[in-house]
Amino acid sequence: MNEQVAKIFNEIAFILEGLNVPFKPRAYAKAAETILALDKNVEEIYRIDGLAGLKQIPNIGQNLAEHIAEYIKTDRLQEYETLKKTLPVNIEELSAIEGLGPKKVKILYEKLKIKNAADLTKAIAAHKIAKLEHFGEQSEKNIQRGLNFLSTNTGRIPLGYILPLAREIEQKLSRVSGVKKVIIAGSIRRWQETIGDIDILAISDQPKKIMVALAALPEVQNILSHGQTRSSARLKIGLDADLRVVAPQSFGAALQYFTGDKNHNIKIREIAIKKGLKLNEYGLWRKGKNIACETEEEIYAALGLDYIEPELRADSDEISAAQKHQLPKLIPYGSLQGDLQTQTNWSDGEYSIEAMARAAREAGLKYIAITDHTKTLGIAQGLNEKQLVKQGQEIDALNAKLKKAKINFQILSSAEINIKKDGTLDIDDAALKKLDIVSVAVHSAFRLSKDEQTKRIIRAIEHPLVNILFHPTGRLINRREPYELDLEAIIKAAAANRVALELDCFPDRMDLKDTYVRQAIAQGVKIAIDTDAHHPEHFKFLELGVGTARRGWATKNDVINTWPVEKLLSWAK
Ligand code: DGT
Ligand code: CA
Ligand code: CA
Ligand code: ZN
Repeated sequence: MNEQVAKIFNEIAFILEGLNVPFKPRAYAKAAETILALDKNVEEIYRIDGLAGLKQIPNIGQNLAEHIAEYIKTDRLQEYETLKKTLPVNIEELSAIEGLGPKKVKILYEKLKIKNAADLTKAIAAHKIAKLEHFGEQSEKNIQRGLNFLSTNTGRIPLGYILPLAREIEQKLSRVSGVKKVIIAGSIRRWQETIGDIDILAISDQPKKIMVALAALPEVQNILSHGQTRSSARLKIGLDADLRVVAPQSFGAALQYFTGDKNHNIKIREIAIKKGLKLNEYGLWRKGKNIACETEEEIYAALGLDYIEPELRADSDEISAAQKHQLPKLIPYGSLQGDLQTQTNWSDGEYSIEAMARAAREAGLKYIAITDHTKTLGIAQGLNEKQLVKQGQEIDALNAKLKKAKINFQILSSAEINIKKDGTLDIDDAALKKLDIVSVAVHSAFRLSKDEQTKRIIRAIEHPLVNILFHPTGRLINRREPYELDLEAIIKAAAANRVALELDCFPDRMDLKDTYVRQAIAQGVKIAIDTDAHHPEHFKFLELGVGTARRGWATKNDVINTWPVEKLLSWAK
């Protein structure tokens, strides 16, 4: 009920602002904010304490309290219905478009009868917006850009682009006085590939202080709502952050709750109920007494479950596996020894082999494979057989230098070899034999039929010299769909030919994704976790690959670049 009331109040505020009514829009918007942040349902408040109860809510006076009561009793609000007749458009959709405020939405409706994003798209195609007063060419372009973003973007952001910011906020808030602990929960803690918002959980006995600190962060644009122990902020990058403050004795239960995912939580609660217990965000209760609540481990143990790592909490079969003590020992963070896909200034990277190797070493790795693109690729000047030989000589020289300096680091010669449309490779066998590792990838003919695409890739997998298939599905999050592919057939072929599948962990690739990783390792296929680094900074993405591999139930031995270089090279031969 609170969400519905808030939405209506926000729309009233929007329409009134378009009508140039003073003060009132702000009052409605503030009331909407307050209601969204309430810990209690307005319906319940009204049922128990009537109008007087509603008037107790901050920012709600007589008039607004009556409005809420009217909506609760009749399921509609007369003032809203009347106002809506003056602007019968999809406010939620139009106001989400960057550059469109109440006044512009009103003009667009009155002059061009634009009611939604689809109408707007048509009007732009006919070049009608630019000619309107108060709009112009530039404004039309801006609206077009806002629309494009809306249609290609799911509103979810790849984890890798948000993680540094989330950690920064976590750091800053943990330094606020009175704060004992701050931890990021939600989809970020589960290492989901894309995230909807940042969920922050804090222990403090002075909730107000940390909420004030959140509002004052330079990353924060404005506060959307706040209550006694929770607040919600819009960040400048266009994402929301939810903050919840709890007491220490509820921390485990709160962390378990806010880590999710939602369906996992629902199942866990059902298990508690079957045992005559009650689990909520404040604790695990037996007859009103909190029996396990300070750590998540205690809660899972009290429910007869092995501890379930956040990455596994997805309501697949992790709970039954935890009951039967059959959860895998997941690959630990920091256990990768090498990166098997990196690009240099020999093709589309900007840095030398030496610079990339140094950065990899600083990131804690023991080896990298240099995988510049090969010749048929139009976009980057790909290497041919002769250039690969030349590059191999540079790699040999650098390795000799490392050895002389007694540095335990090795550069492997490799390449990102194009799979041609017919499934053959664009580098000849004699040159392939000279490489330490042979990796192949699709970079053309994305639109083949499912059958043709699958056959083409399997042909490459069956090539006797191939070791790894890079970014197997080709998808780019929010930008490009995966190509049509029978992934099960690809996994079978990889298993039969002992070819590893890559988990390319560049943030908008994450390819293979978690569920496919699980399918692959179930068939005995090995995984290579690579950053696809084009820049020294990119090695930091390795942890994203580990997170996704853990979501795919991978153990250390499922991942070939956890191995020492000798073991890797003998596997490749
Ligand atoms: P996101 O933000 O879409 O990437 O995904 P989450 O999982 O972070 O979802 P969010 O931010 O809506 O909620 C954070 C956590 O709060 C969620 O993982 C589990 C918990 N939660 C939210 N709604 C419910 C609910 O209706 N029931 C239960 N049991 N838990 C919920
Ligand atoms: Ca979230
Ligand atoms: Ca949230
Ligand atoms: Zn590539």
